[in-house]
Amino acid sequence: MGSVNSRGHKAEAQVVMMGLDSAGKTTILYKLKGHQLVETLPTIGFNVEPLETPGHMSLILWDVGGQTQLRATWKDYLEGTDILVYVLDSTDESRLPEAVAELTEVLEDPNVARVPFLVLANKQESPGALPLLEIRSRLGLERFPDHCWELRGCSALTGQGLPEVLQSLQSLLKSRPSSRATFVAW
Ligand SMILES: Nc1nc2c(ncn2[C@@H]2O[C@H](COP(=O)(O)OP(=O)(O)OP(=O)(O)O)[C@@H](O)[C@H]2O)c(=O)[nH]1
Ligand SMILES: [Mg+2]
Repeated sequence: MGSVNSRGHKAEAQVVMMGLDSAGKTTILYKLKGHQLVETLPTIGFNVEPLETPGHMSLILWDVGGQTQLRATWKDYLEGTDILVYVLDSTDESRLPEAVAELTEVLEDPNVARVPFLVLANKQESPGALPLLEIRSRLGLERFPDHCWELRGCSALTGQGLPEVLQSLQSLLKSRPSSRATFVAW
């Protein structure tokens, strides 16, 4: 941290948020910023906002569009990343294997070797949401022992779980690059 990275920003920790289209990334970003719930459009490119954790750590949060044709650009956002946030739509069971495959590909990029990551199982307020335990077993995150990681449930619609997201970002930032896993029940 401290130097300017390839995106021309720095000083603050760089947090990159990815996930399939419609997972709720942009809604999470705006909710974390305290904005009124807005109707989002699919993100073409990225949104970027500064944020602060409860412990006064400054972050820059990049929200990268997740449509299929945009995913080839994801690797361009990984250099200089301090934490990866990967958002899942908990109601989209049919695309969970695709989401897991895309996450696996991201984690294979050398730019995120040993970078901590936070998986957010979003839309947990929805009656059709897969329970967090089920999502955990399908993700198989134990395959990534070189990363510190956390899995959290949240709802960008209600805001439930979002304050804890900031706490998780803070603790992951402080984490050392050694194996550690945390599972936080919904
Ligand atoms: N029920 C429910 N709907 C949500 C939640 N979060 C987001 N949505 C809805 O999901 C849809 C997609 O949300 P976006 O935030 O645009 O999704 P995105 O991940 O940014 O999508 P891309 O920009 O295409 O990658 C919108 O209709 C949101 O209102 C949630 O927690 N619960
Ligand atoms: Mg978006």
